[in-house]
Amino acid sequence: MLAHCTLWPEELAAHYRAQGYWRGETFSDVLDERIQRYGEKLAIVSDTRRWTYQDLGAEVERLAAGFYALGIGPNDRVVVQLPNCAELFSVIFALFRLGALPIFALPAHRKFEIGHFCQHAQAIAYVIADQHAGFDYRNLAREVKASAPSLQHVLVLGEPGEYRSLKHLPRLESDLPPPPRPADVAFLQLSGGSTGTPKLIPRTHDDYLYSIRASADICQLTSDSVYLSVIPAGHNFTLSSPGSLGTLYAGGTVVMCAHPSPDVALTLIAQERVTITALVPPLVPVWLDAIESLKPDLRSLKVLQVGGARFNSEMARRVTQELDVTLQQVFGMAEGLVNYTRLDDPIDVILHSQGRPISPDDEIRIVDEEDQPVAAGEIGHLQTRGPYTIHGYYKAEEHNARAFTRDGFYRTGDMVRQTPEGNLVVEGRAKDQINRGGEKISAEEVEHQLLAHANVIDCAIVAMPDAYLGEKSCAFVIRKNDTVRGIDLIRFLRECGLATYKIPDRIEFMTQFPQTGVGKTSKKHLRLEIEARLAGARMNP
Ligand code: AMP
Ligand code: DBH
Repeated sequence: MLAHCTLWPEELAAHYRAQGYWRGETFSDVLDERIQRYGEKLAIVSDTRRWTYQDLGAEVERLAAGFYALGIGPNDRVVVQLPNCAELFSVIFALFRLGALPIFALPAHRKFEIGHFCQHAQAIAYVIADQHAGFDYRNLAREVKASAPSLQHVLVLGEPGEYRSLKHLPRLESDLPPPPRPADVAFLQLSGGSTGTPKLIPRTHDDYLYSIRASADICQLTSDSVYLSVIPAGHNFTLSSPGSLGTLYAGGTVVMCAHPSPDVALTLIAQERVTITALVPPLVPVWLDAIESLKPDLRSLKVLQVGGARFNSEMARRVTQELDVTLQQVFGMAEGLVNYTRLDDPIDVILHSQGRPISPDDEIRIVDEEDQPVAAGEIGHLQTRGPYTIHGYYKAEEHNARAFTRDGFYRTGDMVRQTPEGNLVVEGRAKDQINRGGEKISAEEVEHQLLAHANVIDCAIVAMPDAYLGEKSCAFVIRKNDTVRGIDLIRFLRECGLATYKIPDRIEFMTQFPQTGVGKTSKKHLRLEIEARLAGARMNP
């Protein structure tokens, strides 16, 4: 069993097993069974591949043997940073078979994030594509290797340069190791986070397979379903809600969209007869406009999921009026809890709520600042515990003591209220995070980097309203002297190797920060300040 992980207390685990949520299956068991049952059926379509379940199985076998021959085995951590492509699945299922743990990096991550994952998890391998969307990941690997002594292998999809190609792995002379157990951690998922360093989320075969199976049921997936993966495939939403893994669970077909532009995605929907796909809110108006002008054939599309960030009801209404699909709102988190509006919910529920939990055993508490339940229907902090919500981040004891209650509820940091029918409405956020159209930014993480600049005395990063993304990030900075400009700070952050989406969209200088009653920087006032400055700029352009 992987060290440094707090999993479920035995009593709860026994309950989840008794209820049939945890079925004692691993990802490898599921894949083997699906190959038996659906061998010749199309499993994954990407730019360059059309793999049947059998093809996928053969690739998984080849990679598992090759990885093991290289020395990658049970409990080894492997950072996987691939664009949306078929090979993402052969790589992760091969690692699952070995009991090695993928860490799902996003394609946007750079030296800062990848270096941190490698160091924190002592990763021994890093899997990349040669290049994608104009970026060469082999250059990134070079930088990361310099700061991550644990890293022994860089494995490349495409032209490997000085590294090893995924195509040419050594031959295995021995047997594979025994497969992992269902209660073992299967991989480390990423949290958007609200702390100085990104946190890793240990998910087990048992718990994740339950969330996938139940999600596939809620979304009525069958072996005829065709899922289009538009947003990055390693993100928890696209991976598991029900996402690509839910689709493979149901014996359906996953179509990988390598570039999220609507014309590519809409063409794929028509060509592959896609039945369900998932978007973050900012993509919705872009798609609606593209649909109006391109008039693609969308007759196959039955369900459009939207989640990851606040989705406004007016845009939701536009979807239901302009498209012949069922809209589904999804409010989830990589730590576990996922809420869905159900496909047969009344339209008001679909337009105005973020749905309800997957499981009858998802426990929800809505509490005030003192952890006391608020009155029914009032807004409060959402805490949750359940059969697929973690009890602790990986190697983060100190943070865990704050992020979880003593009885094991996860403090989500979301402010919600519950309607009389039990649906949740996300009203805001207490955590120090910016949700930039579904991409989460921990303010503290970026502030740490900015504070390292010699000319920065203090800084505070807050969300500012944005018509397209919902929120963008604004850094307020107190500088030593005015020789440093906003552009210099942006350049500095880029050089730190932060993912681009974390670079502040705007830098504002101040000579002192507004304070709370206890003398801390008041981010509430800074948010009002940037709103006022933006409004002023609009009035006096
Ligand atoms: P993470 O913990 O990084 O996986 O991010 C999950 C967070 O994204 C949640 O705790 C919410 O703050 C936010 N989120 C996800 N889905 C929605 C949604 N439908 N509406 C509002 N916020 C959402
Ligand atoms: O934002 C998320 O993290 C998210 C959104 C929808 C998620 O993890 C999920 C569904 O599973």
